[in-house]
Amino acid sequence: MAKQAPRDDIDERGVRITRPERSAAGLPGVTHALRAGIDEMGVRRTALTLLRINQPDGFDCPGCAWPEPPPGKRSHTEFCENGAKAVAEEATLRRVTREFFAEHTIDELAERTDHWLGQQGRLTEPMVRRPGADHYTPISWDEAFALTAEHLRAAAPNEAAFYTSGRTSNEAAFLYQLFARAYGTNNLPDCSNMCHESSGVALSGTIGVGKGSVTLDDIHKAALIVVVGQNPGTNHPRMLSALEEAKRRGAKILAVNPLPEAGLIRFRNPQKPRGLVGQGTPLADRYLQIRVGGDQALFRAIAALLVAWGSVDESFVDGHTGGYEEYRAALDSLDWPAVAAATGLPRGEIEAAARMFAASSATIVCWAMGLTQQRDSVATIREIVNVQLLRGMIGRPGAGLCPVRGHSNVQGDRTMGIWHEPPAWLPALSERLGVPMPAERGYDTVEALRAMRDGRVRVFVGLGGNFAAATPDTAVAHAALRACALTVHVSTKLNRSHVVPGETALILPCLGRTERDRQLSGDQFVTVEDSMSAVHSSRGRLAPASSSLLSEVSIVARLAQAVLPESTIPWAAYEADYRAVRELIGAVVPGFADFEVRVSRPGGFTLPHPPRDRREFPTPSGKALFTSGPLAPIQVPEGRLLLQTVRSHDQYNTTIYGLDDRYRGVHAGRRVVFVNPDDLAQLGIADGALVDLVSEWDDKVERRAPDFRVVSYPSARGCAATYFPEANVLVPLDSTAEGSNTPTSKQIIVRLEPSG
Ligand SMILES: Nc1nc2c(c(=O)[nH]1)N[C@H]1C(S)=C(S)[C@@H](COP(=O)(O)OP(=O)(O)OC[C@H]3O[C@@H](n4cnc5c(=O)[nH]c(N)nc54)[C@H](O)[C@@H]3O)O[C@H]1N2
Ligand SMILES: Nc1nc2c(c(=O)[nH]1)N[C@H]1C(S)=C(S)[C@@H](COP(=O)(O)OP(=O)(O)OC[C@H]3O[C@@H](n4cnc5c(=O)[nH]c(N)nc54)[C@H](O)[C@@H]3O)O[C@H]1N2
Ligand SMILES: [Mo]
Repeated sequence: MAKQAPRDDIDERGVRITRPERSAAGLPGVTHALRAGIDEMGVRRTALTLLRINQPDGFDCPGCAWPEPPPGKRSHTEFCENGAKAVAEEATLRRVTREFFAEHTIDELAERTDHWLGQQGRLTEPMVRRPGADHYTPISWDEAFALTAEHLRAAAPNEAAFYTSGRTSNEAAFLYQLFARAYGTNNLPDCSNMCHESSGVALSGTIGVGKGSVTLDDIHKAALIVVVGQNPGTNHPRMLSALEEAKRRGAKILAVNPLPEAGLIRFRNPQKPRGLVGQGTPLADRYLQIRVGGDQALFRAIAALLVAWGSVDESFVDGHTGGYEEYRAALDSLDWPAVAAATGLPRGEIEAAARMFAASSATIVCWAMGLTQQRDSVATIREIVNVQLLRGMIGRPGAGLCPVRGHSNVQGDRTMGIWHEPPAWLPALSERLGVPMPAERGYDTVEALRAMRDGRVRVFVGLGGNFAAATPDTAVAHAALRACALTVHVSTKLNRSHVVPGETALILPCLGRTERDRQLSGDQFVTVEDSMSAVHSSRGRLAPASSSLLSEVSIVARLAQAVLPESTIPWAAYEADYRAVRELIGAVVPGFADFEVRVSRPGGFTLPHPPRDRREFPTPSGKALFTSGPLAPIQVPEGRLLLQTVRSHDQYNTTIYGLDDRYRGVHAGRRVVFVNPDDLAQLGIADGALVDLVSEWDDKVERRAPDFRVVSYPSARGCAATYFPEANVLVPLDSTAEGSNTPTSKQIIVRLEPSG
């Protein structure tokens, strides 16, 4: 592979390193939020948009899926620094026009960084790249739909893939899956495949529902909150307010993370006067700096101790669970030296953590990407389920399982049928509309990439997201997109996926969350589902970034009409009035009866969750299941490190807001790799040295990320960290989690070579 980093990403010379911070948010958070807003939107627009975030009559923050408190209890500023950045990124006053595309060839744009591409502003009109052309040129909407229809009709249904990113509303997502399935395929890969798929697989196989079992109220009432593999200070900042509230009521917090993340150590609440000054609240009562991939062993060890101490909720185990005997046998044969090797933690620390579980009357375990993107992710999350079952911590106030979702509607999209498997309600939908629907499983993200690479998928359609940059094995991902006859991206902002075009490529610009959506029947709202199964409306108020934009619902409905001209599905009626879409959803998706009425109430409604609501487990046996896979953590060869890829404080996935990672002390650069000082000494590499990261995988293909500056950092021994998407070149396509097929972007074996 060419050893060349994109032009203005070679910033490691300018990068400045300072001491990592020991607390998160507070006054710097507020000023950073306002500055980000004013830079992009100006003062008036900043005030107008930021005050509407997450209000009952406003729009849902596109930042993350953390829930809002009930309407009466919301603060007037129910947003955080990073939510403000997400809004500013969308509500920016900068525009990408046809003149911009005339000025820059696609190859020239491909040389630019993700940061630069995003900085150019909002997309304003549909653009096409014709076969062989080196520029994008304008195209009318009708022509764009006709062109897509021509390609989709020429292909067999399974030769197309329909990707979705988790910002898409319920209404757009439901129509999109309906369109893909009416066209004839379940090829519906989505960002969830790279995100919480492992959680969904682990939970549905054990408690019978693939979603978390707690509400925000439970968080406030918990006696112990365990935060594993998650960096809420950056990625779910509003969660810190909930943790602070829980602490105020006496809860303890246990953090499990290879990195000492500032937001878990101490919090200064920017929404309370005393949070702006002063020291703030210490958060974690205990911090386990675990090795990457050590959590399965940790939770098995905690369970073994709880059983040895007799801290088991016998009546829950007897009444509601299955598989306990086999699981007990696995605990009895626990190999403590193997636990020490996997976790890197002394037994005393594990015992102290287990005592916190034993002492707690109501425990919640929260987790995110630190657990889901590794080979043994599903088994690890199941180990957490085991511990919660042992203590009877499901379906009890203040207790439960809490996978903290990423994209603001990623959970809702799955509820709406964005899934490579046919949802259980598909036959009902098919019958109601009198349209046949495919029953065979489709491609997930990794399978779609392989199929595109090998020419089995010829047309790629992306509803949001940035497939080229978010996916693993960048060289393969780019080749896969380029191999398509047609790529179509429905987007708000310019990104990497647009500059890695198929033979023909379309950019279809759409409205964002913050913008007014007017259709034939009048102004529309859309709905979303948060991480805790609460469904509510979202209504944008800003004037659209350009008069040529269409809503995602319009784009899907018009595309469907162009591709399926004979279709008896009333696409035009859905587009004209989103209530018609909600009526259809209410008729087929469980939990959505009376959708329109219930979602129109302030704060919306919460979907049923039998384990949470009634301790009912919709598994085949009707019981929650203990499970026990083998404990065989990945062995890292001598002289190699286990590399994880994380988000900086200045990015939203592949959208790079800026080049600082304030809490970790990184300024004006992103090509850095954090390594433990003892590992550096052992490897004979100096702090500040320039290295290439080279990943090692069975296929012996060289995957190299050049020119990273080494930062000596207190990560767990043997574990390094760097940022994605820059590091995605290192993640082998075939290295995925067992059971969920999620790329192992938190677990890459690498060696560091001096840059030449
Ligand atoms: N501002 C902002 N907000 C976001 C996003 C964003 O990019 N920017 N992205 C959104 C999305 S889509 C998602 S999915 C979420 C992601 O939210 P997070 O999961 O918080 O995101 P990451 O930055 O990937 O952080 C992973 C954390 O897991 C830790 N970790 C890594 N490996 C292990 C391990 O083996 N064991 C344990 N115990 N910990 C480990 C890392 O040190 C890090 O603290 O955030 C959402 N919110
Ligand atoms: N190495 C590594 N790779 C990872 C991860 C990791 O931790 N490490 N995390 C994974 C995770 S958790 C996720 S969720 C994926 C994210 O994968 P994606 O969801 O595909 O990527 P995003 O960066 O969130 O997508 C950003 C783009 O979405 C478009 N967009 C923004 N708002 C809207 C909108 O309202 N409508 C439409 N149509 N488009 C919009 C913009 O054009 C923007 O450029 O990445 C995954 N990749
Ligand atoms: Mo995610």
